[in-house]
Amino acid sequence: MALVEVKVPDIGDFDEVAVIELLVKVGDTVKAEQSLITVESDKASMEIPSSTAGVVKELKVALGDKVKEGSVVLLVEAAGAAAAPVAAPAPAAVAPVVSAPVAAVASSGPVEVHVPDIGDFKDVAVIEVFVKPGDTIKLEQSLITVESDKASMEIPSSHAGVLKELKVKVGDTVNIGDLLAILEGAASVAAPAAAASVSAPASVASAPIAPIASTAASVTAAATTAVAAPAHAPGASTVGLPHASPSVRKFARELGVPLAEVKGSGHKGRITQNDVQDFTKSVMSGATQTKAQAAKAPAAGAGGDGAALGLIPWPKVDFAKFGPIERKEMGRIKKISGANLLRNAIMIPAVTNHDDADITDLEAFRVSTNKENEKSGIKVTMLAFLIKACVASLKKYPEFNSSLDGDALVYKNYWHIGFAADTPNGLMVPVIKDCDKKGVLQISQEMSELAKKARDGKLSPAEMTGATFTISSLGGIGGKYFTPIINAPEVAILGVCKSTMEPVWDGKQFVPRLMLPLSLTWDHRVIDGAAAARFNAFLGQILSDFRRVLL
Ligand code: CAO
Repeated sequence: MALVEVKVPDIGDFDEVAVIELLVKVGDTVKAEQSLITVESDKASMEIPSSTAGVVKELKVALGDKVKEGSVVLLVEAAGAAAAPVAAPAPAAVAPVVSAPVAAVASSGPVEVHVPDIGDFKDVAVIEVFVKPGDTIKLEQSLITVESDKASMEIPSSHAGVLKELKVKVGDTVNIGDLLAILEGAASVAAPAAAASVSAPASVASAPIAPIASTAASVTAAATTAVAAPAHAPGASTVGLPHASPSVRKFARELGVPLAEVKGSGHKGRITQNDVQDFTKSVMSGATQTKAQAAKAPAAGAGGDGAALGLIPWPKVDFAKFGPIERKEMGRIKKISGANLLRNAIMIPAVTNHDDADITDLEAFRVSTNKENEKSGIKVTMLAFLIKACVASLKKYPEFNSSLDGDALVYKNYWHIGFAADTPNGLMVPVIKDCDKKGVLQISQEMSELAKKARDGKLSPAEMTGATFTISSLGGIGGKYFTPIINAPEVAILGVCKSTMEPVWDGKQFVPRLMLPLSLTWDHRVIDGAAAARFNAFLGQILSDFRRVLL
């Protein structure tokens, strides 16, 4: 297969823009038009798209490198037999310069500031507004940031003066020529517009702004593409504003993350996708509060109000309007477990596999064991056997006994099993330590002691921590299947419901078998569906013939 050089397309007449983010790595399969790197000038950051689809063989740029049109970004082994030409000429994808009228007259009356030439992009969204009425605006000071699919750019003021009226807000879409603001006491600077040099401060009046990288696979150098960019005004209002690429801004918006509160770990404090993720984790774990949360803290219950996730407000209903009501504060345990469940439900991409295990023989064994042990006072329930069977399955599939730590998996060489206990105060999860070293009778005994302590509200913190896997059994109550929520930082949980006699086809006839419904919820970041199906199948084999636990 042919190796294809992917080069920086025409990004206007910018010389040397810095690479501030690498969005792919060697071995990645990239699609045509997929963003490869982010580059940044004074006023614009833009993502450079791939001109071809294929597998990344070599990266030719590193963070901090300066690139310009024609610089080789990476080598791609092109998909398909014939490698596509690297930069098939495309129609003018970068804004050709349009000679703008010259603002020849200085004025002290109201002056309108319009969106300058932003290339042939239409309807770009306003994502940030930096100024407010009453602010004294300098010439070239950034007023707003707009964002297209692949680029974000700051729109500078063509005049200095006092901001009387702002005509746009976050979320609006704008086009070239749209009215942005009205300034008073403004002094415009007469200047030739168009292809003025980057450093010419006088060129800002109606001059085109920073170039926009095309979303097309390749952009042309053939068209009239000299694009002037205003110099970054010293002391302009970008100071202290979050720096992030368009994709990171979009990601943050989707999660409702206030970028201004995120600390950037990238080049020159730039906010990366990881920073946004870490911020979200920190907020969800309660380690960090957003300003919005802090403001609302007294009112937020265990369930939160979704503000941190950018969700619409929780419905406020006056129930008393519809009938008599009674309001009771939730207990401490319910509040704590509620907050944990909410975090786990939101943060874990969880999937549940349902299966049935034939426990006919095991149930017969359990009943006879209980008869034999009647005098000992230890009653063995199916849950104790399940704990032993799960330990065997966890040993065979160790990722189910792991935890995520950043980008690493921590495999635990101990098998502490938590079990959900229904108590008058709410759900508690006592933990039976070292289940691999204990027999079913000992596990049964510890389980009943821990369950009693849980119901009496006497569990110590040590008895509720350290689990590597949890079982939630509703078998004593009923039901068929359910989707338990993973108890973070564990990566899987087994839900068990009531066993029932069912007709099972043995190859010749239907025979009555006692079937136990299993529901295994797993974290898709760590485990995939095939592994989960294997785990359940293996667990089912052990439960149907418990001798396998010895193998
Ligand atoms: N199928 C059929 N019967 C079952 C069964 C199953 N899967 N599991 C238990 N049983 C039977 C037991 O054998 C017992 O029968 P007998 O009364 O005839 O002896 C009866 O149901 C009651 O069992 P149990 O609930 O007392 O004992 P357990 O070991 O199965 O469970 C405990 C212990 C503490 C886990 C359980 O009492 C409990 O609290 N379960 C609720 C867990 C829960 O709330 N999970 C949901 C979490 S998500 O909100």
